[in-house]
Amino acid sequence: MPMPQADATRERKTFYDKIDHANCTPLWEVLHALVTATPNTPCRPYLWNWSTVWPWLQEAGELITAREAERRVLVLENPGLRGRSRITHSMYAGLQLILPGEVAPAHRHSQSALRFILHGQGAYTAVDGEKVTMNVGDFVITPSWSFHDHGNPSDQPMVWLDGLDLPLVELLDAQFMEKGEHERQSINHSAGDNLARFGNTMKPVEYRPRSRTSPLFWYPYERTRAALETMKTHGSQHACWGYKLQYTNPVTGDWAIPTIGTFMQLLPRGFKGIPYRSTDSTVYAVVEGTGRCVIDGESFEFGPKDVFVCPSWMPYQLEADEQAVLFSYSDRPVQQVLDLWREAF
Ligand code: 1HN
Repeated sequence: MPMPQADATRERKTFYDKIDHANCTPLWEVLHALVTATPNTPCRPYLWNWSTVWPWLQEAGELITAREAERRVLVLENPGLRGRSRITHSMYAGLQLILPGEVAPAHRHSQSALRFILHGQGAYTAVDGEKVTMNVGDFVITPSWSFHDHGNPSDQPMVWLDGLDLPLVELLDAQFMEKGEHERQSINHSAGDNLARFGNTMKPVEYRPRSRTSPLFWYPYERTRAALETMKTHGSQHACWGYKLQYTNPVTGDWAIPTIGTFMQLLPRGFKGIPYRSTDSTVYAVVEGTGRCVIDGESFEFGPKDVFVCPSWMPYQLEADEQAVLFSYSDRPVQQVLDLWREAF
C-alpha cells in the first residue's frame, strides 16, 4: 500500500537532511528547474540612457582619478543580475571615463576586452607596444593576455564602452592578471601601422598567428560606416536586422575575438524590423540615429550613446525613426563552436 502523502514528505525530508551533511542532494527536486524547455535566463531587458549616465560619469571624474581607480568605470549591471558585475549572464559591460591628461596604467589579463568609443576623441589605448588614437564609433580589441594602458593627451573627456568576457572566464576559473612593470608600455610602432599591415585584406609575409584573436586591433568607424552605406545602396535589407556586418579576424575570416562576437548594423530611416530572437543575449550601443527596441512587448526608445540589452531567446524588434547605426556584442562565437547557438524569426 502506498504511504500517505504527509508521511512520504516527512520521510523524504529526513532523507534529504541525512544526505545533505555529506554534500549530496536529490536531483528530482531540482530537475525541472535545471532542464527547461527554453532558456530560463535571469537577464532582463534594459536600456541605459546616455543623458542619465553622462552626469554620473562626470561626477565620478571628480571623485577619483583614473590612476587611483586603475580604471574609472561605471559597471552596467543587468537588473536581473545585480551585484554580479555583468550585463548578461556571460558578458561584462562598463562605461570608462578618461579625462584630459590622465593615464590608466598598464596591465594584462586572460579576459579579452573590446572598447567601443562613445564620446570624445583623441585618447589612445596602447596594445602590445602599439598605440591607437580613438574616435567615436571605433571598435578596438584588447586581446587576452596583452598588456594595455590608456591615456588621454587631448583636451576633452573621453568615454568608451568596455565589453569583456569576464563572467565566462570566471565560470571556467581561468582568470590570470598581471600589472605592467611600468605605468605606460614602451611604444615601438607608430599609430596606423596595425591598420596598414592587417586592414587591407593583406598581411605581412612574415606574420605567424600567436592566438585566435585578430591581429588587427583597430577597426575605424569610417570604414565600417562606408561599408554599411554601400550595402544599403546595392543590397536588399534583412527583415530583422536591416544591414548587418560582423567584425572578423582578417587573416582567418573567423570572429575578431574568439569569445565575443561583435557586429555593426544600419537600420534605414523608418525601418520596422520583424521579431527576432537568438540564444546569445546581446548588448547594443547606439552610434547614430533614433528609434526603439521592443523587447517582449516592452518598448525602449534609443538615441546616440545609449546602451541596451536583449536577453537570450526573448523576441525583439528594432525600429528606426532617423537612420540608425548600432554596434552590438554577445557570446555567439562560444555558443556556435559548442553547437548551442539558435536563432528564430
Ligand atoms: C579592464 O582591464 C579595463 O583595461 C576596463 O580598460 C574594464 C573591467 C574588469 C576587468 C578589467 C581596461 C575592466 C578591466
